[in-house]
Amino acid sequence: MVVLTKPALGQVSLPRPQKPSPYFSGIPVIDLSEPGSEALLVRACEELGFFKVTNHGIPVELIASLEEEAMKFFALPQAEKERVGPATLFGYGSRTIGSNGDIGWVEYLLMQITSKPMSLPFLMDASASSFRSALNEYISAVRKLACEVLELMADGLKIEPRNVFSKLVMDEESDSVLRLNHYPPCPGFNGTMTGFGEHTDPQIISVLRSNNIAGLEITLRDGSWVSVLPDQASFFINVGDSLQVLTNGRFRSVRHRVLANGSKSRVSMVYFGGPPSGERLAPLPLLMAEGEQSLYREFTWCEYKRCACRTMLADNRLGQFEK
Ligand code: AKG
Repeated sequence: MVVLTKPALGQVSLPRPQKPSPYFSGIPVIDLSEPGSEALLVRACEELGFFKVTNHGIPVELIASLEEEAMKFFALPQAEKERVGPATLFGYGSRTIGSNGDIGWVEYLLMQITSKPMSLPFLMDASASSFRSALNEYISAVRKLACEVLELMADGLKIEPRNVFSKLVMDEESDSVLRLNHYPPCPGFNGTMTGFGEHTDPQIISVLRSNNIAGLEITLRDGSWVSVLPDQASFFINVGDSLQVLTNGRFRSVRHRVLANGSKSRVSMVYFGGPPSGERLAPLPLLMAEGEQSLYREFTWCEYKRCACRTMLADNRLGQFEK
């Protein structure tokens, strides 16, 4: 096991380079202002577990303001960023992802979202007030968007109440996270250096926005990798492992990864909407056809997280809960 502590971006060995994948033109685009989007959304979750939403209603200024604050933070001297604290739980991380030896060409800020305003100690500082308010505004807008999408999913699945998924993310105890990722330019490795290794997201839903720099790749049903054309005006939505379980595998938790760019910085801001810690996760009976068997044994979100933190990024974490 490789354990790396607080390395600066240039100080540890690089992850293994790999070939960038071809662009995929089949990413479903869901216009939230159009009637009928719920059926398209369900199809996208079944086929890919990934889609793009447009006309999402989140003002560009609000997005730009958090991106600008994030860039200011990542431009700070390394020692100052590290004062925020290691991201073994929440805080700043560089090159190490999790605590089991995963590394990537990335630095990030990982923040827990509670019902209260952001509270990482460095954000309490008077000098961080614009960062704090950009974060709080962004989080409430993006959480609302996640709920809207989850409610459309319930509509599309024809199940009631329509907040059957969204109530988990809206719960006061919801275990949700915001992650700001910065993939610095990686000279000599244009689009071939692993920024963030392949994985599925554990939570219910992820709402991802990046600047206009490419790098995100997803797998299709046949296991092949494809690149996603960036679109800074839209949000990308990932189905997470928890939603795959709630739908008994009907929705697909999408495997994805990021390759770093040779000459340009990529910044992504990802909201991961999770259930409360004690929430029991199992396929919703409402969604099970007569005689259909559950693919998973029931487990709590807390149990899942305990198991997940002992695994590597690329592991099939849900495998431990399959029947
Ligand atoms: C993650 O933070 O879990 C990601 O997969 C990042 C994706 C991205 O940067 O586009």
